[in-house]
Amino acid sequence: MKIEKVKFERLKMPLLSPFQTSFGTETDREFILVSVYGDGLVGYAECVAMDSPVYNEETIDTAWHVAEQFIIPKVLETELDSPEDFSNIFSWIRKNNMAKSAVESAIWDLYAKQKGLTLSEALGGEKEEIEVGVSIGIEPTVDGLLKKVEGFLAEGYKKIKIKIKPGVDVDRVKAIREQFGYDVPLMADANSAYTLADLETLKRLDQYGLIMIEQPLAHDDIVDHAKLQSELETPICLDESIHSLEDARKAIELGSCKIINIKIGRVGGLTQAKKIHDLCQEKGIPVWCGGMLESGIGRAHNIAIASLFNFTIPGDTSASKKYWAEDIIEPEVVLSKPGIVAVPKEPGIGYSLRQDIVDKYLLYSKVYSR
Ligand code: OSB
Ligand code: MG
Repeated sequence: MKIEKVKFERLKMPLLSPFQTSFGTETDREFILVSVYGDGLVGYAECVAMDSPVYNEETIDTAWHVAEQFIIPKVLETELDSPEDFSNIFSWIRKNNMAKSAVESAIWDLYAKQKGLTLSEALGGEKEEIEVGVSIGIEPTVDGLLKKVEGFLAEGYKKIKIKIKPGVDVDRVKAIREQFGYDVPLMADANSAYTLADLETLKRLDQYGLIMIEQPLAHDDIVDHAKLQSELETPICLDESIHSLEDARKAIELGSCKIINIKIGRVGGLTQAKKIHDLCQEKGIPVWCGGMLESGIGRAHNIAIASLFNFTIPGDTSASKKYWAEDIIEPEVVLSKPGIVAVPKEPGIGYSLRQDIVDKYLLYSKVYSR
């Protein structure tokens, strides 16, 4: 594969409603839209780094810098046999996984388009439709939260995830159970807001039958999580702590989690995401696809990876209209049936870009060529 040109566009899109986590509140989403050109075709991807380093160490600007200085020049001068070569070529760059993933995933889309395959097929996906859930931020009031849950359940979403933090946790879970019962597949994501000193609170969550608790402890920890898992009934799912296949192997060996949330950006791209999926399948660890408040382009990649066999838990890949008044893809991501997204059948990511909408939200762009 010859990549002739790479384009980075920085966009800022308003979220339909503010999204609060234990690390802050997002009202707009800024991201980089990546386009790679070769053989008359274009591959697209999205860099999911946030504007400040609250989720991981990267930001939109650091990702742009690393890509511009260290990734794009090499990509433009190298002939890749397949997108799988990318991981090896750039393994010398430590971390900066979202920067790597942004370029790598776009190359995967281009590759699939060149082969006339859907991205799902190119990755070895087997499912024609995927089950999806929603991630609900920390709502200002319990009533507001219950209204949101009600609306998403009415749309058939297959998993309700709520964000929690110390002081806004057990009461929220209890309120949802009292209103909607114990059959609702419910989970909580703490984004690292607790320590082992909060064991009593975390244990109180056990009585509510959560399908999992996501990343309760430090973003870089797998040791305390193993201790916590041995004290909790509720399965622990790791998000922030897993950056690589090796991290996944170690966490599984230590018993730090029973479930892994795979995010393509966090692990450095689709090749690594697939490897972690395969390892988890072998070890009997179910996985699901997390989200980073993506536009339709990043969402399309999430849908493709979630079509792999061991993505057995509904992911955070919700419909476009959960996030955006208008998405940058056509068609938008919709529920084909309640709680279900159909894996697209067109080559590559299977959605086309609405350049008119991109232009509307564009802050600036840069083109790199051979
Ligand atoms: O921890 O899963 C997370 C959004 C931004 C940063 C981290 C997380 C999230 C979400 C949103 O939970 C999931 C989505 O895209 O709907
Ligand atoms: Mg999370």
